[in-house]
Amino acid sequence: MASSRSTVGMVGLGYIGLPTAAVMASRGLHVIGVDVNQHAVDVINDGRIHIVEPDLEALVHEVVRKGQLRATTVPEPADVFLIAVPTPFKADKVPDLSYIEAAAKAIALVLKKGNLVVLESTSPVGTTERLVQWLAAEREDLTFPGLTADEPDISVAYCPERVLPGKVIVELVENDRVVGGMTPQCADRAQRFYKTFVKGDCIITNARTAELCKLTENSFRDVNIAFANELSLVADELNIDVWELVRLANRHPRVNILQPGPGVGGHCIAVDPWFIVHSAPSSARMIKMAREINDGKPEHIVKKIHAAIANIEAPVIACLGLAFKPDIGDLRESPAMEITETLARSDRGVVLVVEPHIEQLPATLRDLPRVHLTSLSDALMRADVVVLLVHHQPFFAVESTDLEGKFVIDTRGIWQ
Ligand code: SAJ
Repeated sequence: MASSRSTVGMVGLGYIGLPTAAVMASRGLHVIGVDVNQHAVDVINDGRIHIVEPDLEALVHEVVRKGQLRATTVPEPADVFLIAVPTPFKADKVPDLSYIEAAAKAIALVLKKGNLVVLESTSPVGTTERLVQWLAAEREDLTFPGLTADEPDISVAYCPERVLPGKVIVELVENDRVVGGMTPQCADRAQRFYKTFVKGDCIITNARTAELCKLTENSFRDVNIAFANELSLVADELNIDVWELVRLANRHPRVNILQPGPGVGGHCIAVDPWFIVHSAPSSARMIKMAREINDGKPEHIVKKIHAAIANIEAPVIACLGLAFKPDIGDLRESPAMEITETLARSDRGVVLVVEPHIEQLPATLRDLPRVHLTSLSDALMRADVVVLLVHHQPFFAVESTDLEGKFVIDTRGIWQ
């Protein structure tokens, strides 16, 4: 049974693993963070962070100072192991499980009877079963659930993270968790462990259902955003204001349309639905189409911008926002980045970027000529075309007089 004296090996110290490690450590658990990235390990041991997440640095600083969290590149013996490593996809949207396999092989060496291993990485259905096989292949001296009729030496479960970037520290504690065991006993054990630091309900199921549950949550959001984005295409074609349309339709008591935008970014919603499509290609038709609609949105915006500058000799285009969503500096899989980069590469005029959350342009933009990071006021003064890509707080303060005489493309509908 997990107690505040338990030692947890947190494998993967990225966007999920590091906040989880810090929150567990702040609740009294002893946490050994493991990551293959020596730089990340050094930064964390210095009480700092290598990722962007509000309130995380202060928490990491405190738990490292108190000795509750320490990072290393090599796994050490522990009572519980959590795995939160990336699960990207390869070419043709095939899930890449190599990071989970490598993590399994690394912790297998230090596993001992009575350990609990929980996979948190977003994963295709059946991955927890594969995790058991990878562990068992390394440790013939131990028994594993699903492979033995008796009480296994090791418990294995799947418990997906569900936290919203930007609100991770709060959501890690407050959100309900779905805990899928390889067996009911494994689920029980994992549930007791999560209860030591989660305030939300920890609901038990089997591993396969928990795996699909995580994918379902993000696919639900993707499909709903795709509906909004498809409406924006229809509205553009019919010369109707999509924002007014959505506002009016949402006055119906049972209609709740999400917001159209320049596309769907981040490391989760734009990726996870493909895991369902890969597992059940002939059934997951709407999920696949939603991905295609959302992935097609940046190109649609670029076409609109090109149409706007068609008759301007040396156009100056202001791109407001680069992040994948408002009020954070996370540029991962950002449609705003894709649009800005395409514009910059098309070599049609000067591109002024306004992104209050970064200090310098990312490498992909930095080396392109005629792309500059600048202030909001400078961009508004110089631009012929203003493209609002991310609804960061400071952009709400832009007055209609600031936009007078300019061509405005507001992809988030904040300047209505
Ligand atoms: N977006 C729209 N219109 C909307 C809402 C969002 O275009 O109405 C866009 C955003 O601009 C952004 C993208 O969708 O580009 C995703 O943003 P998000 O805030 O919806 O979600 P993420 O990717 O930050 O976090 C999601 C969350 N999942 C759900 O809300 C179902 C989070 O709870 C998950 O833990 C996270 O994915 C994850 O790690 O899987």
